[in-house]
Amino acid sequence: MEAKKAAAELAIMDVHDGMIVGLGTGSTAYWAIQGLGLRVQNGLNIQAVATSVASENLAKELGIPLIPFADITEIDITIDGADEVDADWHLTKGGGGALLREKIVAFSSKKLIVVVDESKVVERLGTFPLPVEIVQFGYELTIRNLQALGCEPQVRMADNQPYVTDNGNYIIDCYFGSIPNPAELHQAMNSIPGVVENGLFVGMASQVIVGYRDGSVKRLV
Ligand code: ABF
Repeated sequence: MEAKKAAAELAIMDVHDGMIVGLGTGSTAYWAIQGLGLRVQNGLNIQAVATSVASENLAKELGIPLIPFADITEIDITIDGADEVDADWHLTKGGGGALLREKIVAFSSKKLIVVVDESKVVERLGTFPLPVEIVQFGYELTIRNLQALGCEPQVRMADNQPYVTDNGNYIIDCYFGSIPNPAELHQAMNSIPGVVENGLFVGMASQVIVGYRDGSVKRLV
């Protein structure tokens, strides 16, 4: 927890008065939201958009003002976690089930700061199963098309039934083992009818901050 908290606390130092901030999802983004809440209580003047119902509720609890998407054209900075970060700063995200909202917000952000602990930094993506959000209609066919890309697909379950995202879709966790070309796989996956979005964030990270078990924290360059 300390490593994640340290990474999050360094990231929020880039948030300044007047900014529109994207709030990520997951246990590392949780610390960023907590830290921003404290700064808002001490006078920081920001407005935020959340990438999940959970993060939205936490922001409300902490008094972080939320702004409707209708009132903004872009976001100054988004701080979010990841499940894997490779040497090119491509990400695997979606372990928390929020990948679609996270990618929508990240895509419209001037800066995406990724906050992780050292366990997330990998040579190559793919050890962590790639989450893919798909519509419920004909999901069995979509799963077979995902499998044809070379993975072992598993429907994410919750309480003995398929997990349903904040957007009413299913998540398929695709076990590739290794993803040598994230950009190519991203394109192939999103070409399958029924796939809404996948957890590969290719070339989207502006900055990666890593917290280490020894308490140190580092901005990767
Ligand atoms: C979220 O953060 C997800 O995209 C990702 O799965 C998760 C990482 O989990 P944690 O920060 O809890 O380690 O953004």
